[in-house]
Amino acid sequence: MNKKTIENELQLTLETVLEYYPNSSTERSTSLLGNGLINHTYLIKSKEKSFVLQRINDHVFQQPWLVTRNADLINQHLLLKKQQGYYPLATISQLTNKKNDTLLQLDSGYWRAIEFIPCSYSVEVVETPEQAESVANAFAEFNAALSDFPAEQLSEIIPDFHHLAHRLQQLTEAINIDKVKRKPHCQALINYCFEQQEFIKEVADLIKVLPVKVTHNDTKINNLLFSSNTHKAIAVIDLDTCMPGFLMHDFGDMVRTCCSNLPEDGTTLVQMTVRLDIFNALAKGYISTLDKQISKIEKDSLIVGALLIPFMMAVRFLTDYLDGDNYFHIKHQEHNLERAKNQMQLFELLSQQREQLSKIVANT
Ligand code: GN1
Ligand code: MG
Repeated sequence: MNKKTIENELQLTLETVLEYYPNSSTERSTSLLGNGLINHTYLIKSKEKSFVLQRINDHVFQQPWLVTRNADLINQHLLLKKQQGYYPLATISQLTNKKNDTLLQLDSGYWRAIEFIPCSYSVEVVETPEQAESVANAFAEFNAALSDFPAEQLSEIIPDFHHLAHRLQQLTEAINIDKVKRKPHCQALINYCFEQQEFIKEVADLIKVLPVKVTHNDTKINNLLFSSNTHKAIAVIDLDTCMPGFLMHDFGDMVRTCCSNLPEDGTTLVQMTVRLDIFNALAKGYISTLDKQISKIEKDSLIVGALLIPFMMAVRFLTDYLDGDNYFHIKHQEHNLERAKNQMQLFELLSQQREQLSKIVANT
């Protein structure tokens, strides 16, 4: 199929989906939105109402109705906190369709619509420490507002999502099956992963004693909206993986996506550096906002989270590479391997600077 035919087909699919949403005039434009690696996201613009339309990836989210249900529950909670004056950010609701539901199942897949926040933008690479501090403030506000959320109401959308031993088990299986015969291309990286036994053990011991919280689990920089006027973070988006977890996971994903000077698929690895001023700002923004809601053991765990999330992402990208790219969207054949190498390099750099980074956290 050529590009034009694909575009026409997509347009027709979107038209069918839009019939289920009220007030979406025929004079509208549709465009791709964001850089998510899982779902397909579109911006639907019309004079009366603009909104975000998303096709939920049901290979990754095998029970999409739980994804929209979780998001509704979290939004209700955040809205209540906001009304009580305890949540300063905007909440972004899912829209109800003509079937009176927030999830729509059609032959073309599972769809949902989400409010669009005007005068906002998202960021792929943090530019200043002020911006990083605002990122950390926002995700900490989110964590704080959910601290009294009844976690048992949430479905565990992807079980063991951030469980390192489980991710290493998946890697081992992918290596053993070697479905697309790529093992020889990445043997050195595979070896490096399994050489990190000391760190793997440290994580396994730590998770036995850390308190479980409701966390976002995808706190990468592009899951925030910034105000076009104040340039501060104004809303947390993408609640897909909001589940019970540890604060160190949410801090770690911020470090992963803010502190590297390269994007997660950048290939000029010799140029990669950890930006200490950005790390400093993240630690300050996160710990000061959580204040009494972060315990000593959780504060001490942040440095482990900062190493853990890049390491785990390297493992996940490598697993998908060996598995023939079934999970993350890719733009070319080697994309997942490039991402895996990038994330492992970040883990390596963070490990080398661990002492210095720990001191920053301890002194915050
Ligand atoms: C995926 O699609 P997106 O960008 O929201 C992934 C995250 C990864 C991220 C890496 C459900 O998130 O865990 O950190 O890619 N989401 C899922 O960029 O696996
Ligand atoms: Mg996501």
